[in-house]
Amino acid sequence: MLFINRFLLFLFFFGSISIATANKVTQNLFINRGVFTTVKSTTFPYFAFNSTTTFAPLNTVISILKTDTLIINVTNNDTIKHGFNVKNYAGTSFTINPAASISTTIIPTQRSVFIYYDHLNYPKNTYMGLAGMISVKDKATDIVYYWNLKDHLTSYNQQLAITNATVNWSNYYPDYFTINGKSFPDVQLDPTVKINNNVNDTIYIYVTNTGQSMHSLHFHGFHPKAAYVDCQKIKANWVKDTWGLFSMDAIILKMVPDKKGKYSVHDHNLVAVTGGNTHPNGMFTIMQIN
Ligand SMILES: [Cu+2]
Repeated sequence: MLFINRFLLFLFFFGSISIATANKVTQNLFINRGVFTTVKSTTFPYFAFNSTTTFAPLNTVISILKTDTLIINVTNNDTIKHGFNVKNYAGTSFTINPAASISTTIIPTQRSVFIYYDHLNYPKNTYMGLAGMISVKDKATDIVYYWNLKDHLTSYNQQLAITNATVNWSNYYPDYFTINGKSFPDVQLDPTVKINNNVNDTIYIYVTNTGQSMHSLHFHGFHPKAAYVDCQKIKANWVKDTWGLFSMDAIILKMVPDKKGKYSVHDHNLVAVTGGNTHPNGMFTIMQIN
């Protein structure tokens, strides 16, 4: 009898380990230098974390499940030293020399959103584009959107592209505003930005503010709920129609639409709904609820 109990105990402790093995997901990132082209065809120097050595103005959105183990490999494809850091995740801060690589592991525990960024010369490298999002979903079938908010001042990008250059951040008045590297109307063509769902769908919007300005998102028609927060002021479970996000805030908004129609979401600071002084070429998207 004693033997059987011990055998069952053995099974309980050791038999379950193999069942709980997490799924490993590998994401390669390359720090690329390139040129950003705005909604009005203005261009300026820019950096991004891309999944290949080809520059694109959108930082790779890393998407995993809460049961996954994420391995991120970062290669510095630029000619100067860069950094890599995952905000609020211990042990993920690195300096990367040109042509060198680092590897780090993230093991999530719940639905969540993290900002990964280049923390060197902060906020310079983050501002120049090097900040993206790690989204952690509950299940593969979740309806999820990704909004990485940024602001840009053309003249600052031109200046800061020069190694060791500095700018006066108290004179920062951005002239372009983007969601996932795009402004209105281009955002409407991005299926990870434009919400297109049905009444009673449960929609999760993963939002990171990796710009240097505060962005206050106003939802018309619905009041989302804060399902996860890493914010200076916002608390979990708040239900609101306007969400004031400080620089480097991250949040997951949960929204269940109760009626059909087209509804806008925009920055309540109306300067951010412009691009190069033209309205509405900024942080503005129109949701479609069927
Ligand atoms: Cu509004």
